[in-house]
Amino acid sequence: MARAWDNQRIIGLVGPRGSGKTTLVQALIGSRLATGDLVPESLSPVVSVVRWRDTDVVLLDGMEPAPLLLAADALMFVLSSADGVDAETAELWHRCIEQEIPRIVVITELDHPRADMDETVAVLRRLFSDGPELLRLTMPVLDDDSSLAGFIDLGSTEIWNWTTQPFSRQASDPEHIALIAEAREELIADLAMMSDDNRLAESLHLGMQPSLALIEQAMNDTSASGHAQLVVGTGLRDGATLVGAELLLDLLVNALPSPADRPAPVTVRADGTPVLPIAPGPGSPLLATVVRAEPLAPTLVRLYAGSLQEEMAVDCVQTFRARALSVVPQLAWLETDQPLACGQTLSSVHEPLLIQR
Ligand SMILES: Nc1nc2c(ncn2[C@@H]2O[C@H](COP(=O)(O)OP(=O)(O)O)[C@@H](O)[C@H]2O)c(=O)[nH]1
Ligand SMILES: [Mg+2]
Repeated sequence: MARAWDNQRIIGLVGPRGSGKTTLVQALIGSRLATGDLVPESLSPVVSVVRWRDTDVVLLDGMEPAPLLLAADALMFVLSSADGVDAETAELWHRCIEQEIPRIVVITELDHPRADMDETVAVLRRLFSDGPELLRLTMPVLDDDSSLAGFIDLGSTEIWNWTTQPFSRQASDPEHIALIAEAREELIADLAMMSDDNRLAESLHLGMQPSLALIEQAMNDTSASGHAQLVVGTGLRDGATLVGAELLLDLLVNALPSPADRPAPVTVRADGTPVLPIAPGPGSPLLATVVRAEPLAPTLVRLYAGSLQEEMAVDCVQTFRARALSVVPQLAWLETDQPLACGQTLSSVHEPLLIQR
């Protein structure tokens, strides 16, 4: 049975070479919930899937920005605390601002002795925004020997601890609460400013402490709509455990949009006449685009609506036959009887459509 269209996240990883993207993907697909809810599946070096809290999280690594933006509903900017941000990454960020593409920021290598998350967040704020859009959510916790032990979630004030196997969560003690008080106040104030929901701003205005449910709701909505971006940290422990992985997976599921939230691209018919907006989901006519095409290799396609068929139309003009291996309902590898090219539109032969770019 096909899973519902909101039980997936399709996320593209971007960032400078060596920032830790592939390491992060490997750690995320190896993550284990205490309940054992896990179906890791590595279908190719480009596409990986992990099932997390009943959601299939697809991670796209190593794709060029243009096809990645067609394929993914949200981007994960992976930036090392030890290196700077390159021009290409900064340019992509600014393009995402214009298009309000939902993003999350992961700061890696916080295990480094000289790593300073406060400083990295400050640098990113100068580079990436002129407002309160970057919402810093976590603060590193170190062991007695200064190795990275976990993170405090500034929203919930919970400590996520990777010194245990599996990772564990515990309440902060008063000493930790005092340590994070200022950063937490800043997070909530920025969130109140960015959120469409006035309740958070109202409770601050009245001098009341907003409930955790209200904070989390505002955070998830503001992030998933692309209005603000959560910033979290990761790092290695004993060279192997990725501290922060499971916390990040929770955010990918809770605070980034699903394919059902993405409006299908504007399309026309073969004769150029416009088509009414197509609702995302399996009940609509097929609308898909080629996001990766290489000679002698399967072709990766992204569906915005409908489902794949054995015979399909490409760019309204030709038909072709395909065998599909679906990753999730919205993303599939095709073996085709003729070569396809990146950016082409796939649709039903009965209702040929062309995406307008
Ligand atoms: N110490 C440390 N090393 C890391 C971390 N993340 C990645 N690395 C190392 O950095 C190098 C580049 O990482 P990689 O994931 O291949 O970067 P990519 O080019 O962004 O895919 C590898 O040697 C990783 O082991 C981290 O959080 N801490
Ligand atoms: Mg890589």
